Amino acid sequence: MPLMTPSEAFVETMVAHGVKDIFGIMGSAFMDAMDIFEPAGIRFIPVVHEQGAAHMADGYSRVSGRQGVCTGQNGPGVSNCVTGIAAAYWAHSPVVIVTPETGTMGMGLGGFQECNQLPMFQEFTKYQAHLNNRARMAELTGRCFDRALSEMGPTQLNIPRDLFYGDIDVDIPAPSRLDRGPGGEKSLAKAAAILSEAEFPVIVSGGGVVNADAVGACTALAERLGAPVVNSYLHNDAFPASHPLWCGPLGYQGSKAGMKLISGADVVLALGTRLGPFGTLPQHGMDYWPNDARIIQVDADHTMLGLVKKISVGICGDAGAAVDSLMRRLDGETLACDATKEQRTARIRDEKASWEQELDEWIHEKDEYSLEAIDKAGEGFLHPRQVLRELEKAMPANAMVSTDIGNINSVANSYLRFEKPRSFFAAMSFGNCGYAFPTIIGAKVAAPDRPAISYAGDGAWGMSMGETMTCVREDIPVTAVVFNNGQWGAEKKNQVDFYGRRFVAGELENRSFGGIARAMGAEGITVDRLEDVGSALEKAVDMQMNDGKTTIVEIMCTQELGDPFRRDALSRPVRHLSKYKAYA
Ligand SMILES: Cc1ncc(C[n+]2csc(CCOP(=O)(O)OP(=O)(O)O)c2C)c(N)n1
Ligand SMILES: [Mg+2]
Repeated sequence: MPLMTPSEAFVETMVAHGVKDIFGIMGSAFMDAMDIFEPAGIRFIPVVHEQGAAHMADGYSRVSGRQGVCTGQNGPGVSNCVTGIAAAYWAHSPVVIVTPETGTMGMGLGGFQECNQLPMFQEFTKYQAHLNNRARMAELTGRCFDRALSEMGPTQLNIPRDLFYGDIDVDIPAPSRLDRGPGGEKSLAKAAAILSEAEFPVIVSGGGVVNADAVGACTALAERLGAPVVNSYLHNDAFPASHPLWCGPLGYQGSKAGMKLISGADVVLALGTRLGPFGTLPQHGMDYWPNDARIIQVDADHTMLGLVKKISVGICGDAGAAVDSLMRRLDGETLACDATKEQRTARIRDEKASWEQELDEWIHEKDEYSLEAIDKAGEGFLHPRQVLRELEKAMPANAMVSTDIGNINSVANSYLRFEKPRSFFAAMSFGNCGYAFPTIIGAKVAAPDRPAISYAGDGAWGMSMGETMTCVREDIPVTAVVFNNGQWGAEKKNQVDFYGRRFVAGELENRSFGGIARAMGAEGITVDRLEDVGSALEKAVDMQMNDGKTTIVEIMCTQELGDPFRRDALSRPVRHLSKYKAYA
């Protein structure tokens, strides 16, 4: 076995896994390894804040399907990553976080930047390796990279800083790739039987379809059944939007056409989705989930089967392999739904046309608060829905789009359509403001030839805009759209609906985001006329792709607000103490 230092073994194992980019901020704790990144062909991308590095690794892995890597100095550099790793966990992103730790002789003595770094990631990792002996550096590094992909989630490699040094004899382990199968024979046979009896089958295409590269397989099965396909919440890229069977996303601010169609299903094939609780909440006043339908759920993780929704059969398998197996089982069979294919095609077409027309006519929100806000705003402030429609029309082919958490970003769900998987990177179930911008930067590093566009509200933008400096310093051109409505709108909406419009902490007095962008060395465009929205996006994308420039497109919006996030989780306030009586 060749003689190496642990630093060399660490770097060589990453090279064996194809690592080309690592996001982070430098620190003495891992400097011995960082010193040889460049000759190993690894680019270290310094960021502004380590949370950004974790989000970038997430975006990188979501677009490439490979491991994204981030790191930071022990203690604060590492703890700064917690939110980003939590977000990656709920996005099912194979991110490897390398956390150098206090040296073995200092642990427990309360030294500089000393802390126990495993518990803080315990909740948000699929696997944690602690290097207890320098001779195991290659083994545990390799395992973290393998497990991130096999379990589709973050893993942590925790390395006491003194263990980078020394001599070890070691072979670099080859990456291992899981060969995933379609699932069990019995469950597949039962599912095929249920499908062949279905009168009105509907397919839910989720993130597992994207991760399994199974959009083609899903399309073939949908066509065989003539079944409408809805996207699970925030997986709008799990089926091509131009396909006649595509019916749009379920969930918050999703497609009414998709919801109406699934509400009439007698069989639902839930492909690569855990049917998460937030993503199937009632919307647009519709409780659309078909409680009496038979549900077939396919998920690579058996613990997701039947976890949230009652199911008739659960298949633990790869979405693509399971669909291929179902197709073979249905081959040559006459299905109950064959006779009604034409009527169902017509119904799908009509529901979609009526939803598109409703979206075209839904220019602004019409509740009392929004009407007053529109009145107050006057000239120079745009209706978010109209802005989102214009952006949709101007969206370049092959675009990657990330979205943040906020009211306008949520409304955007109705207007984001994709032809290709690995194109949409929303902040998923962890739901942290500040997600979108660093995530799109990471995606751009993995796919520099694709246009990269992030959406964020002005509040979320404030949390993340510092990474504009990363784009400028590191030549990673992206386009950021900022919806400037002068408020933390999504939360303020709860004060409108539940707290008697007692506005506490919801207003944002902003300086010019275009001006701030220019001060950071990027381009800035401020849009206050509807007719300029599309051309501003086109210009920014042109500068991104042809001049290597990052542009912040700030769009001035009214304070009107769409439906709230969590009507389900809020109650009217009750006050018992007399001094708070007015606050009920
Ligand atoms: C890190 C974090 N802090 C707080 C929240 C709670 N929160 C959810 S949406 C929101 C308001 C977002 O405001 P903005 O980004 O301006 O978008 P808008 O709702 O105005 O469109 C807040 C504070 C959160 N989701 N994440
Ligand atoms: Mg806002």
